[in-house]
Order: sequence, then structure tokens, then C-alpha cells
Amino acid sequence: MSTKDALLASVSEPVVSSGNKISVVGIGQVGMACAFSILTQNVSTDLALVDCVAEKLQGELLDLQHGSCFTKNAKIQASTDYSVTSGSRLCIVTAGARQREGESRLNLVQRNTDILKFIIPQLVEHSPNTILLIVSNPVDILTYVAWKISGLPKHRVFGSGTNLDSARFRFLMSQRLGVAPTSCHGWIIGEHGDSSVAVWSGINIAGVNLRKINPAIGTEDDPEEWSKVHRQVIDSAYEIIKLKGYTSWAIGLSVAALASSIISNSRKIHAVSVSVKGRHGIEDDVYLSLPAALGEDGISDIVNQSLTDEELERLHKSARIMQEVQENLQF
Ligand code: 6V0
Repeated sequence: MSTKDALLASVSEPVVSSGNKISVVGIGQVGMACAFSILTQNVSTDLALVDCVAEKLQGELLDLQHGSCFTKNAKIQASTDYSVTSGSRLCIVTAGARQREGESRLNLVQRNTDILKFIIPQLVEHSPNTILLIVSNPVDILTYVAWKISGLPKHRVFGSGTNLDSARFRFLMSQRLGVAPTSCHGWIIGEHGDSSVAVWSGINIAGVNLRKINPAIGTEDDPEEWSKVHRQVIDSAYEIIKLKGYTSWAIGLSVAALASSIISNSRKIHAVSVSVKGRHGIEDDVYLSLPAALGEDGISDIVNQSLTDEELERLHKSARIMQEVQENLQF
């Protein structure tokens, strides 16, 4: 009799499916920051990692497993074979090329589209009921590509979009006002990139609309130059890439928050990249960020924000940019 059999009297078979399995494809700086945030924030107890570099996968697997005493003893698997993702409730795609210093997100598009053509069908084959969360850039266009390739309904494919941009905006607001970022309410919508739209008309603290206090907020006439906050958000990734080569921690935490809303069916509202055709007068079949409620089946509702004419015009401009890039895409 083995030591284990002598020690433990088995009462029931172990449960095989956790019901909260999350797979992360691409274990670079972003993928690992997502995995680490998911584990340390107890979003899931069942994590699968996939990449095309087997040795790196094994190294990251061991390193995370050795932290099990300090987390909730999650089941962690890693493989280059997509069967490891089987039965995922959520698949997060972070694989692909990242921006080089000074390079725009839109520049990455064909390289990362080709990578998605390889990844997405395999994820759907092994988890036909999964929700897909795209993080690789340019995230809005790749979310459209992933939706097309996957054959999944629109509500089960979305992108991390401007969830991070909105968080950066709220942090910068908090620095100006001296209150916590979670108490600063401001939304960045549209493209996760250079044409993103700050919804200045709705920016508020405890329901007090800052535009009522400062009617010029966000405009060129504003003596306090709040529009610089939006500029800083747009420049954030460029600045961090210049300083440390990549961005990781904030995107990891923001993706874990999205995953948490899905797994716990919270219906919390996040700015995420969704199909915007037919919303706010947009006719193009493109994905852009709007505030959306997330639950166990993906996107449950999209908020109809009241936007000013200027905000609408900027959103339409984002849509046109996406459409132009998509027209030249091959997939
Ligand atoms: P990285 O550190 O170079 O990691 C990329 C990973 O993808 C590597 O481990 C590769 O081996 C892997 N990979 C490449 N091709 C494949 C493939 N065919 N199958 C499986 N794995 C593959 O890049 P990093 O992690 O910094 O960035 C990843 C992506 O996230 C890039 O496209 C970034 O631009 C994007 N980001 C998106 C953000 C957002 O807010 N949406 C934020 C930051 C970065």
C-alpha cells in the first residue's frame, strides 16, 4: 500500500471540472501579467497557458506552481497543444507582436491577424461554448477578426478595448482631485489607440458633473487644460514602452477585472470593444469600445450614453479609421 493510500481514505472521486476555467494564449509580458493577476485575485482556480515556445511555457508553469502555497492552490496547466484549453469558460488572447518604440498599434495589424487565424479555430474547437477576450493589438480590429474567424455570436467575443484607457484616465483624474480613482467617474470610448474619445460631458464625482463646474473642461478654452489628461492617456503606452520596453501590470490587472465580471456573472459595466454597428449612428461593421455589462454569457447590455455632437463626431472618426484598416486586411 502506498503512503498516500495509507494516509488518506478516499471518500469520493475528485471533481474534474472547476466550471471557472480560464485559458491565456500568449505568455509574454502581457499574458503573464494577466495570469498572475487572475491567480492572485482569485478570479479562477483553473488556468491553462498556451504559447508556441515550449520551454518558456514550462518555466512559467513551474514558477507559478511554486507560488501555490500563497494562492488558492489553483490547477495550472501549460502546453503548446490547444487541447490543454479544453472546457474553458473564457479564453484570453494576448499572443502576437507588440509595438516597437514609436510604432502605432494599427501597424501590427496583418502580423497579428495571421497569428489569430492559427489560434482562434483551435480555441473554439476545444471550447465551443467559450467567451473570447482579445487583448493583442490593434485590439479593436483583432476583435472583429476573431469574431469573424470564430463563428461565435457577437456577445461572446469582445476586446479589452479602452478598459485600460479609462482606468488610466481615472487615475490621472484622481491625481488632480486628490480622491481615489474608483471615485472618479470618466469614460474613454472608441478606439484603444490614438483616436480614442474622452466623454467629457459625463465626467463626474459623486454625481457632480465637472462640466457644470467648469463648462470649458476638455476643450481648448479650458484654463486648467484638462484635455492634457486625455492626451496623457493616449501617450501612456508610447511613454511606458519607451521607458521599459512594454506595458504589463495595468493591462494584466484590467484584464483580470474583466475576467472576474464574466466568471462571477457580476454584470459590472466596463469600457470594452464590442460590435458598434447600428449604435450611435455608426453603419460600419467595426468594433470599438462602449460601456457594456459583462456576465456569464459575455456582453449582456451596452449602455446608450448621451454623447455630445463633438463626441459623436470623434466616435464616427474612430469607426472610419477601423473600417479603412479592415478593408485592406486579408484573412
Ligand atoms: P511579448 O512579450 O512579445 O509576448 C507575445 C507572446 O506571444 C510571446 O510569448 C510569443 O511566443 C507568443 N506568440 C507569438 N505567436 C504566437 C502563436 N502563433 N501562438 C501562441 N503564442 C504566440 O508581447 P506582450 O506580451 O508585451 O504583448 C502581447 C500583445 O498584447 C501585443 O500585441 C501588444 O501590443 C498587446 N497589448 C495590448 C494591450 C491592450 O490594452 N489591449 C496592452 C498592452 C499590450
